[in-house]
Amino acid sequence: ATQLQNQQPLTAMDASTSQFYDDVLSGLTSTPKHLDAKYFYDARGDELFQDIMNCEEYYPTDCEMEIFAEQTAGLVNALKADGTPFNLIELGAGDATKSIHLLRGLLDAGVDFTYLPIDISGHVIDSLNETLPAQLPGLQIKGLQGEYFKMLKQAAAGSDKRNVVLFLGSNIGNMPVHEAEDFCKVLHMHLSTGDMALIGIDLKKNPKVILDAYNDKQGITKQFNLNLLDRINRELDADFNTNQFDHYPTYDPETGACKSFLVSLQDQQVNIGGQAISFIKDEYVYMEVSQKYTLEQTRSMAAGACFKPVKDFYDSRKWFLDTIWIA
Ligand code: AVI
Repeated sequence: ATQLQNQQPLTAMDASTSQFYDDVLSGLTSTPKHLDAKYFYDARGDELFQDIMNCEEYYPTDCEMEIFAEQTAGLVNALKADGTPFNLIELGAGDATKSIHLLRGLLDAGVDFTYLPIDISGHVIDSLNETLPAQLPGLQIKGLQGEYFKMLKQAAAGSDKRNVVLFLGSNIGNMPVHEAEDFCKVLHMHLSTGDMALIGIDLKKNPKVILDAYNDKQGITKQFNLNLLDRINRELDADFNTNQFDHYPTYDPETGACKSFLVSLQDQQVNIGGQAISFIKDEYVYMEVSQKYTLEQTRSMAAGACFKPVKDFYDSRKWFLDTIWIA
């Protein structure tokens, strides 16, 4: 917040807006420029992401939904393990549309578990606490709002049951590979022997299929990226003209990195809360990575974090993997 101390809008900013401002300014004064994809998800960004998930080209959600809807019994069997009660902790639960199949399956099989969805958004947690018990009678649920690992620690510390952690939706793909590896190591450190993780990972496939998923014909993914500029306008008193930026999605089949950029269409200056930022024509802003893996790469990631893979679930096209690891 130091950068802000002499700026006009500071007084009006709460801590999270001030953090947003700092991150935006530090990203846009770096070379090359970048923004943090975690800021995509304001109310409008959530709506646009829903639209992405519903658009024809975006396959990951359909693939993982197919796994959860059609292989529920297999998932239940693998996770119930020796039948001892467990905490089912979901990192970034969202609206739980996929996990609801698993929750129903576990309840139908009479498995003893408590569902602990963790999300950074209090709104998400309130709505899960309210809607899920009505949809799934008998469900024991305790939603936790906050940072993943902080809440995971809290969830695990409050109980002597084993833990099963869900990290679905290829959210791990939004970390660069080395960060994903570190994430798995930190996850392992928070778990005890016999605890499990079920991780949703998008696999390498025909590069065109992947690029199309991040370059939909309706331009929703483009709007999703541009919305971050609009959000900066709305929340940080900025004056981006989104017509002066284009969306540039890329996929490199060698590295498996699917990256998106915004490209400045002209020399321009943008004012963000009193701070002027210059863009030259054709300059890019790195927005997001959606990393794709091979099965072998997921195996080394598991091994590097001291997890042992126990069971893999694929959709019928083998485009997506939900893999269960044991600590
Ligand atoms: C949330 N996350 C897994 C999505 C993905 O596929 O990387 C976000 C997204 N970005 C563009 N389209 C979807």
